[in-house]
Amino acid sequence: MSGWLIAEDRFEEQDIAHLGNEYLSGNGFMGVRGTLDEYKKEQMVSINLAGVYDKHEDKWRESVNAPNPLYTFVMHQNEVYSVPDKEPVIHSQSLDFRNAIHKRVTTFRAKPGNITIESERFVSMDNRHVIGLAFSVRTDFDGEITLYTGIDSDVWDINGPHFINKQLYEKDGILLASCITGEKKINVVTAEGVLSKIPSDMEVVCRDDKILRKFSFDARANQTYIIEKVAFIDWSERGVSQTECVNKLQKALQLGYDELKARHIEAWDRIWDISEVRIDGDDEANMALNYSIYHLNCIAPRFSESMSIPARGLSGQVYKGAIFWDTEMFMFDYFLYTQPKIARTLIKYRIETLDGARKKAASYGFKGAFFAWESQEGGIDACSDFNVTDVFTGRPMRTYFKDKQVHVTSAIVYALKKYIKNTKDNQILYEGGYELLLESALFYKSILVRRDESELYEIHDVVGPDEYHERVNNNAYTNRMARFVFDTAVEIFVKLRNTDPAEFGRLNQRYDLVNLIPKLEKIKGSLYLQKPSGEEQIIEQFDGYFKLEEVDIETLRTRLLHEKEYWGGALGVATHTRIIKQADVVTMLCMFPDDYSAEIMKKNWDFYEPRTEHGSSLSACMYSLLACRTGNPDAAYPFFLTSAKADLKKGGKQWAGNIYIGGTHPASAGGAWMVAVFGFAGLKVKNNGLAVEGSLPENIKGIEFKVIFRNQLYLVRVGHDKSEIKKI
Ligand code: IFM
Repeated sequence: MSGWLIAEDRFEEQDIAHLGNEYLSGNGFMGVRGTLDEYKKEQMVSINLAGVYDKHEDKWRESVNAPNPLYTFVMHQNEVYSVPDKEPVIHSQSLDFRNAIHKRVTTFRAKPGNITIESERFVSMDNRHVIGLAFSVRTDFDGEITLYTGIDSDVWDINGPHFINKQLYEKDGILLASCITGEKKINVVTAEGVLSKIPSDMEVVCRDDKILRKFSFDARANQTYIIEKVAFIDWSERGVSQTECVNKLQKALQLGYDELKARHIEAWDRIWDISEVRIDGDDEANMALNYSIYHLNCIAPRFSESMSIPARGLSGQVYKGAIFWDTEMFMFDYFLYTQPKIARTLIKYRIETLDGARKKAASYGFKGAFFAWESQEGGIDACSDFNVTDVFTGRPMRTYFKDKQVHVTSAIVYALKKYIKNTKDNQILYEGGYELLLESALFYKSILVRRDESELYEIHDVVGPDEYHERVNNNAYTNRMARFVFDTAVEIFVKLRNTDPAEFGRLNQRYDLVNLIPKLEKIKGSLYLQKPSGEEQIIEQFDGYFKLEEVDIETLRTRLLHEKEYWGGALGVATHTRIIKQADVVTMLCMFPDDYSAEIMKKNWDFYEPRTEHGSSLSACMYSLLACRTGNPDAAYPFFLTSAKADLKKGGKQWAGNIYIGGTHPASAGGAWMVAVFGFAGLKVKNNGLAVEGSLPENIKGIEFKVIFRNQLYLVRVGHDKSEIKKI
């Protein structure tokens, strides 16, 4: 791994799942896992489509994978030369993430000599429907080779099968797989065409849900035989015109592989021009951060006006392809500061799911908008009441992520507020932003409780970011974020009353703003917030947290009876202890850096860090950010690297109970960017402009990046002695 290249130099079967994530390509319309050409569903091949979901029978609703147009393998004397079935003698796989080009080279030993296959592919950033593949075969002997390439519609599904109807056929030299999903009858079409440089007749064969071209030819020793393929993928609820697909694909084929690739690279150049971060003095950090930025761009919904990003990006169906608070709290800032149009698209998605959020709130007897914990199209909450399976009994366990993680709504308001502040695009408020804000405030208002004879409002029975402790009262993070929602609603609607009485009047008719604002004013001042207490000045994570058992993580680990058992819930090992899953109070302190002194923040960091399992990839970046804010960038650094390298590191958390949760970690990627920019460089909005207050670790000499603020591009340079922000 160096510069802009990550690479493997050997084949290890146990790495297949991880490499699918690490070597992912994508353009926001689809994510293509970093699998090899000959892989099938067993090796978790996935062309994961953004925004397409399906429910099969009573299984979990999840995102849909398109038929795979990259499927290719070679044979010699009736033997298939493919990994993982055949051990290669030489193998490499690489990803040039500057240009988003994936490559592999593999040599197999056949009886008469060596067969080498080589491929290169890209998921076009220029044309969201297009994938390009160049595949070649070379032997060091004269002999017959058969090359199969085409579409595999037998796709990998976790909760499938999702296609109830498949048609595989050839039309005007193009292979097509047209499939229909079971639930909403969405038509997903994969079309594939080739520019063959192989001297052979081609035959089309259809078997095992695959439609393939078969090239049989006499290979001459040391001659390279190449085919270039272009695939076109589309979907629609109304049905995709297959003629149109064929025409568009033929146009792409006319442009040729090299031209399509050149346009793809130019599109990435434009992204890097604003997105690249330069970390001087630390190549590892520099590379890992830009690799994270690569991933964020592979999954950014740049082709849509209203769309969001799933918690595992477009790396497959893990977490049902659903959108979590991860997007607003961890990924949003990167887009806000580099591609604000995408930040807008993310907010618009939430506005469009407002109806779903209203229904969810009503279903629990609350008012306003309770956004989905695992959001799919239209705000459908894909989260099951039984999200974890008990590894001991195989029984589904009741979990409360969906019903009790009420903080999700506040994350959306937090992002909306930042979006308006940074872009001054008030128009979004008129496109549903006002309603979103109001309904969010109404939701929190409706969940407040007040004890007899108390002046204070409390929030009971919630799950905070630390999911191991369920159904707690007055979670510090949740209450503070609810307070933020009330503050924001009051600020914005008091202002609106003066700036746009007509709009205020319109909203007043529906929401009785005139009476609501004073009520919100009163509530916000009376909402109970956990405060630093005792000599140590620690903020209690929730009522009663300090009464829990004090134990260290290693001791807790020795109590595990099964490597995959769930630490939280009713019987989890962490439940009755102070061990937490992920940053909770620390996340709160990161979001509200002006609430407490650096000294108090540091005390809380010191208290909570040893008690945090970091069982979620969302945790490290928050610890890192807070360490920078308390003047401890060297303590921040390892957490930063953990975050930036979340998808580079083999292993990682793959299971929650018996549920597979592997995949890419875009929240970590976004969190790493936040640490670099808001932590190390200390970028902040101050007096209506940008300011920096560097907090660089010793090994980093300087950091340089560009940001957009209120439509103006800035170059930011931060060093140990000197910093500058200049308009460019
Ligand atoms: O949103 C997170 C949650 O905070 C911890 N579990 C995984 C989710 C998706 O990343």
